[in-house]
Amino acid sequence: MNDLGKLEDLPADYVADLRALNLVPLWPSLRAVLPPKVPTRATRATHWPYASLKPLLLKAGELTPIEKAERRVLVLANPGHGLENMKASPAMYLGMQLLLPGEWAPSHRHTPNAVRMIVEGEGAYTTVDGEKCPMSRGDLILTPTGLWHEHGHDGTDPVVWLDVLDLPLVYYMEASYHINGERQQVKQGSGDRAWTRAGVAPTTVFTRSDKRYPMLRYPWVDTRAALLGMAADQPDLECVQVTYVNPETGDDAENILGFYALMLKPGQTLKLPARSPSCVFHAIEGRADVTVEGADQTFTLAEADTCCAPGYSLVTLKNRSADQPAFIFMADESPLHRKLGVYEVR
Ligand code: 1HN
Repeated sequence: MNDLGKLEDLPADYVADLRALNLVPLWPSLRAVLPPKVPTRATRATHWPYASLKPLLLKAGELTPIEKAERRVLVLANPGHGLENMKASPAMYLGMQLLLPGEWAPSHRHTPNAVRMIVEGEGAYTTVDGEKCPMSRGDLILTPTGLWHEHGHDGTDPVVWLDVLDLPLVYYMEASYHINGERQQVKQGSGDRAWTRAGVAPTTVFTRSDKRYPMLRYPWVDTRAALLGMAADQPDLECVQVTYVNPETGDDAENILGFYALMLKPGQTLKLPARSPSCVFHAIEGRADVTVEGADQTFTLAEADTCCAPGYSLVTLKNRSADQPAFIFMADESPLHRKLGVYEVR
């Protein structure tokens, strides 16, 4: 591969003349922006063990009242992107949020899309677009772009959840902003009760819902049952995985990031192909070894741990238990890559 010269190869006065007119020669930088065959990735395979993070999150609960923080979150930042940039990957933001009994995180809405994966605790809820969504471990709750959302807690113990947002992308596009609002009126009805089974959709006088986000809460009991049912139905199936979808259209639940749940059978080793998007793994139940090609160690993803892998890398998941399944929540940038036409499986 020939290099195309360096900026220093050019006469300094010529470069100065270019700069004065806001001009830059392409050829010294061409290989950097178009590397051969595999993209340059700042994203590093990174592991955030819950057992180490939790005491620091609880400490934040003592140090900073919710009224001051609005959202009490420790950001899971990828060192490859610079911690202050708050990115897990090019398009994904991750944070662990703490809400204490009696606390209230006031209503707002914003352009980035969010989801919450509930990690532990009972009694908290989030109200999204007027729908009150109870939070239980493993539930996935959407707060898509532009919808009002606020969090409350009527229980007795701390509640923690994982926030996944497409904030880095929306911020990069100079399209990220928020609006504060009033406490929402809770409306009757909930998507997770209306769309209770795949295969039948709510219909009123032959009219189907045309809401872009008909379902905001995906209860873990149902997702878990779907995975177990799938594994029982197809005992030879290698990859027991479901995608969180809009139940009316079958499209990805949100526009930019994709969300999935995966079951590793007892003792199973699952090799995932190298794909263009970065991917996040979070253990809902059980423990798994996660090996990312090119990273020099294997992470053991204990229950409630989170890790990420850069795009274009092979990932191997191994269930640490010989007699229990392990359940993994995944988030990735597939919908974005597909919409942009750059999605690849190698
Ligand atoms: C946000 O609105 C929440 O509503 C959590 O709980 C994390 C991170 C960045 C920007 C907005 C929430 C967030 C956020």
